[in-house]
Parts: sequence; structure tokens; C-alpha cells
Amino acid sequence: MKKGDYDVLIIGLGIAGASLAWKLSQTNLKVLAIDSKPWNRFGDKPCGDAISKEHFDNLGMPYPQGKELEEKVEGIKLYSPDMKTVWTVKGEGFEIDSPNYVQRLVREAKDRGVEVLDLTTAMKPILSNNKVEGAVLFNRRTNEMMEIKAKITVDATGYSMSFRSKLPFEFPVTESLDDRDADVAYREVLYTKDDIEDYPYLKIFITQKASPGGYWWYFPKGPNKVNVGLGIQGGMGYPSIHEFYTKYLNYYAPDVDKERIIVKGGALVPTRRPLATIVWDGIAVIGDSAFTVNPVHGGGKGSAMISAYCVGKAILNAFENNDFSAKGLWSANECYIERYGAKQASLDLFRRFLQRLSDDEINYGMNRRVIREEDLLEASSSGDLQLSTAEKAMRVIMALGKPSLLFKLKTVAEYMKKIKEVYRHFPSDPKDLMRWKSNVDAIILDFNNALE
Ligand code: FDA
Ligand code: PGT
Repeated sequence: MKKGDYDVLIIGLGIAGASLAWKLSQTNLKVLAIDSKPWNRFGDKPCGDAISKEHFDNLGMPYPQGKELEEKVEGIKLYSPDMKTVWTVKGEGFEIDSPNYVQRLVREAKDRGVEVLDLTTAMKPILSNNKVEGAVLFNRRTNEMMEIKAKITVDATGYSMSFRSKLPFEFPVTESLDDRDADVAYREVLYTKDDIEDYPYLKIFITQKASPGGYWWYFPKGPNKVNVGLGIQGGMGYPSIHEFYTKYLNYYAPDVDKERIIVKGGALVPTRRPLATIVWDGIAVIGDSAFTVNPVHGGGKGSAMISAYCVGKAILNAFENNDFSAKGLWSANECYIERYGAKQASLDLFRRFLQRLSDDEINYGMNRRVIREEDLLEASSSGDLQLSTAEKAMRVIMALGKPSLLFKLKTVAEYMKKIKEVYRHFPSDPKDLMRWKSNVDAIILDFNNALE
């Protein structure tokens, strides 16, 4: 068997793995990065392709340019189920061509010395003394098995979680995904019959009827091309996503030319708080595999880049201190929780609440501004739900005899605050992780009961 020795092995070259490879190529570490796909399909996964510009600025990542950038986005329009209320959330973003952007990152990383193998799959971990010490790979280009040792192995395998799931269960990074904590999502990219009106705005249609536990989107990629799709909550026994897609496509995207489909496909979107820890002895996990997606809007590319940034910094730290244990890599958790993870935990609760609302309640709530668009944006960017106005509205709702689920909003806001507080006290030592995790799990359980 062919053998190799590296500082870092990155498994998976989607946006998460590619961002990390790009970052590490600016150091003098010896890095091997692999993906099961051929080069020209790196970054090619079903996605709405929308990312906020802020992420690139915050993380020092290069903007998409040329053919990597399909449209500059100016904001999002959010439609109530009855289409009578439209909230406009302004903010700069990009509709990207994901394969082109990801492949550029990998190419630049390679030019700066990262070794890249395509058509190469990590088959199983190499373990020694309860530490991850690399992986056994199979290279389909050369038909060879390879034994690759690395000080740190990074799982960036997306929602397949195909590497970390093969570790012994004593590794806390083996946490699995509950079906209900994920949406099944499907999208097609098609040309439109006519030019799209207002194409720098993304459209999100909230509808429990046509996308239970998720939403429909219509994301223009220029004046006559659009990414259209929907997500539905997993584990609920709903009909197949294709049934919803074919039934409601004409309603949400009446202008598409069904004869001119450019790509189509579906995948899972985790919609929960991140893994309790994204590092352990000799291993780090980033992107979808670490559940870094925003639980409320399902966007995961920006936060995958954040996790890559945090793990990249922790790796450098670990090499400075020559400590590749959970403790040596621990700062990755602190960095990720501060930048995105605590907000995700809070939005994990908000998501559970939203998914239980009926279309009538959402219509009513949006129309009467029980939550205002500013509140939603604030919740989405910080994870804090401000209820000063909602509390006033609550009295109106009660007076109108409509307490129902919206009445629970105050409880929701309280729990969101509470869980963020627990995240503020993330343990500084790995040995306290399980105790902390059981506090988090208890809040989620209590919250679920409170919503019943
Ligand atoms: P990703 O899945 O991209 O990459 C994992 C890579 O690992 C793959 O290339 C795979 O081949 C490789 N791999 C897996 N196992 C391996 C192994 N054992 N050995 C070697 N390689 C292995 N987000 C967003 O920000 N904006 C949006 O508009 C949308 N819209 C959207 C729509 C739909 C339909 C879905 C399903 C999802 C979205 N998302 C999104 C989410 C977003 O697509 C997602 O969060 C990121 O692309 C995840 O990137 P990763 O790099 O983590 O995984
Ligand atoms: C309710 C459960 C939903 C589950 C989700 C399933 C969806 C599946 C498919 C995935 C499609 C992906 C679409 C990705 C959209 C990207 C949106 C985006 O970029 O949002 C920006 C940036 O957010 P960020 O967190 O990446 O970055 C923050 C910051 O910029 C960086 O520091 C922000 O825009 C928004 O947040 C808009 C809000 C979208 C909300 C979506 C729907 C929610 C439903 C609300 C209903 C309200 C009803 C209230 C009634 C009381």
C-alpha cells in the first residue's frame, strides 16, 4: 500500500474543505486535500447558491468574480403564505457559480503548494491510542489504496458525514443527525421565458402548504436564469419533495422554461445547532458535516467558511504548541461559537417554533407585524429575538381571541436567550464537554415540551 505523511489531511473539497485548503496554503504546513469527485465537479452540489457578502469580508476570503459570480444580490423579499405581506430585507450578497468558485479556491491552494487528489475517497480512519492519525484512501485514478498519516485530519464531507461517522462512538464528533433536524431540499436552475423583474432580489415564499417546515425560493442568476427550489422538513412522513415540486412549480415560478433546465438535484440540509464540539483528538469537522447551516434560512455556505476559518486558526495554534489533542484544537470551538454557533443554537429553537405554525398564523403574524422585519433580521444576524413590539401585539392577539401558537412567542424568546447564555459558558476544557452538552440537550427537551 502506498504511504504518505502530512501535517493536515482535508477530506472533502466543497466550500468548507476548499476554504480551509485555501487558508492553509498561506502557511508552510504540508497539506493533502482529497475529494471523491473529479476536479471539474468539485463544488458541484445542489444549492441555492446565495451567500451574504459580509462573510467574505469578515473572513478575508476572495469575492467571487468573472464566471464565478452570476449575480450581485441587493436583498431578499419574503412573502407571506397568502402573498399579501412582503418584507424586504436589504443586504448585499452574491449568487455564485459554486463549482467555479470552489475550483478556483482549490486551484490557488494547489498553486501555493497544497497537494490535491481528485477521484479519491477516504475509506476509513487510522486510529492509534484513541487518536485519529490519518485515513486509508482509495484513489480511483490510479486504482491504489493509500495509507495517509496526518497530525490533523479534517472531515469536510458535507451532509454525508462519511468520515466522522466511521469513528468509534467514544469520539464526541460522531453525533448523528435526527431526521427532523434536517430539511430535504431540491432545486433546478432554468432559463426563464421572459426577463425577470427586479432580478437583484432573491424571493423566499413561506408556505406550509407547498413546503411544510421549509420554504420555496426563487433566486435569479441574472435577468433570464433562475435557481428555484424548496425545502421540506425531514422525518415527518410528508409526500416526496418531487411531488411538491411538480405540483407548485407553476405557482411559484410561472415564468420558467421547463424545456431549458441547466441543472437539477436535491440534498439534505441540517437545520440544527452545530456539533457539540467540532474538534477532538487529531480531528476537526467543518461545514455541513459539523451541522454549521443556519437553522432558519438553511444557508450553509457562509457558515461553512466560518468553520473553515476557525479550524484553520486552531490548526496553526496546535502546530505552534505541538498539541494535536482536543485540548490543543479547542479554540476552534470558541471561535466558531462566538462567530456563528451560539446564534445557530438560538435559531434551532426559533426554527422548531416556526415549523409548527400554520399558514394562517404566519399570515396573521406577518400582516400584523407580531414580528417585524427588523426583528427577523436581527434574529437572523444575532440569534436574539426582540419582543418589545411583539409583546404589545400579543395583547392585541389575546384581545382578538387568537392566542394559539403565536402566544408562545414570549416563551420562545426566553428560551432563545437561555440557550445563548449556556453557549456563552462553553467549557474551556474538553473534559467538561459532556456536562455542558447535557445542559443544552435539557433546554431543547424542555423547549419541545413547552411547545406541545
Ligand atoms: P459539500 O457537500 O459541498 O462538500 C462535501 C464534499 O466532500 C463533496 O465534494 C464530496 O464529494 C466530498 N466527500 C464526501 N465524503 C467523502 C469521502 N469519504 N472521501 C472524499 N471526499 C468525500 N447554502 C447557502 O449558503 N445558500 C444557499 O442558497 C443554499 N441553498 C441550498 C439549496 C439546497 C437544495 C441545498 C441542499 C442546500 C443549500 N444550501 C445553501 C446549503 C449549502 O449547499 C451547504 O451548506 C454547503 O454547500 C455545504 O458545503 P460543504 O463543503 O460542507 O459540503
Ligand atoms: C423554518 C425552517 C426552515 C428550514 C430551512 C430549509 C430550507 C432549505 C433550503 C435552503 C435554501 C437556502 C437559502 C439560503 C438563503 C440565504 C439567505 C442569506 O444569505 O441570508 C442572509 C445572511 O445570513 P447569514 O446568517 O449567512 O449571515 C449573517 C451575516 O450577514 C453575517 O455576519 C440574511 O438574510 C436573512 O436572514 C433573511 C431571512 C430569511 C428567513 C427565511 C425564512 C424564515 C421564515 C420566517 C417566518 C416568519 C413568520 C413570523 C410569524 C410570527
